[in-house]
Amino acid sequence: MDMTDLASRLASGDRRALARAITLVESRRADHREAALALLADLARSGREALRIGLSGTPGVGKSTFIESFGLRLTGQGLKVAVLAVDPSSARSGGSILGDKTRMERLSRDPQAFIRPSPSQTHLGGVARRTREAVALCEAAGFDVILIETVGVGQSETVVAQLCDLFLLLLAPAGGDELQGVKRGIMEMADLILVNKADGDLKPAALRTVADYAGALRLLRRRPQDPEGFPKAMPVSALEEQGLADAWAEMQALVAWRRETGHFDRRRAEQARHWFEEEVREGLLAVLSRPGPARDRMARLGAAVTRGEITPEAAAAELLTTL
Ligand SMILES: Nc1nc2c(ncn2[C@@H]2O[C@H](COP(=O)(O)OP(=O)(O)OP(=O)(O)O)[C@@H](O)[C@H]2O)c(=O)[nH]1
Ligand SMILES: [Mg+2]
Repeated sequence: MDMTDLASRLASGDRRALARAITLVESRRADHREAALALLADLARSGREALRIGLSGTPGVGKSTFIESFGLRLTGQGLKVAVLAVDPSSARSGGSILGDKTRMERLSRDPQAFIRPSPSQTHLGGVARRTREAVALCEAAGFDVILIETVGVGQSETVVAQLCDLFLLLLAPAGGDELQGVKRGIMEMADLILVNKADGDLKPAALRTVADYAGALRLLRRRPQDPEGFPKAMPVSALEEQGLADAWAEMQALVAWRRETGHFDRRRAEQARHWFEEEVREGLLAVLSRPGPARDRMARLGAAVTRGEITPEAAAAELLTTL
């Protein structure tokens, strides 16, 4: 594979080159990894920046439908839109974004859009790294907006929040007056709560749910990265394409404020540090688990601990000083 050629085709916005580059960063082969790191370092100089939007919501809430209508609205304005997913495959009951391409039929045919299915990795750390690198590749390819989708289960929201500039939480209209068991931690990450399916018979329930969440959001501690009035809850209908323009306007207002006040860049800088530390942690674990001197030493020290020749603490300290 000619890396210089791949890099220049990618930089010119070639979607096939982008897809190949993502396949390269997903590969676990050592030589591919080396090429991927060189490619990423090369493309980092492009200085291009997309707006990264995270989107989370439980199965069936309407994420795919939302991405399709919202994405088409953005491409209609001349913006280039990339869609990525963060999903530990175990969290999926079959439908990956790939199967979703049929649900996002119009968007996947749009030359201004790029949709990439989630890789089949069970390890969230691996998916996170691949998505982070895919984001960088999409930026270098000149995409304006990157939508990063995740199913609202477990830790994947935290991963997405560390990858995006804005985090959207998609909810369904609730039946009663109770909040739908949305964990406080997830609510605290949200910049906008969008109550979807605010159409037809569901509209009154959707509006009540918006009011409930607006109230709940007011009770949260004010975050320094928010202007007055944020985070916000609002109704949308992905199906009938209602409220999407308002939601986009709110996103743009929030981003403009964060750029002016320096919060935008600060968040990215903090995210970069977070990912550096994660990489180091993962790298250390990898050193201990793959065949080599560190794993041998761990085995020898483990045996000595078993025989009672050394305390667990002393053995661990000894091992760590050699790493
Ligand atoms: N009434 C109404 N139905 C909607 C709306 N958005 C999505 N739906 C319906 O809800 C169902 C699920 O929508 P999807 O977009 O597939 O939901 P999802 O969140 O992507 O689901 P998973 O991919 O399984 O996590 C489909 O039958 C949609 O037609 C909406 O705005 N209004
Ligand atoms: Mg979906």
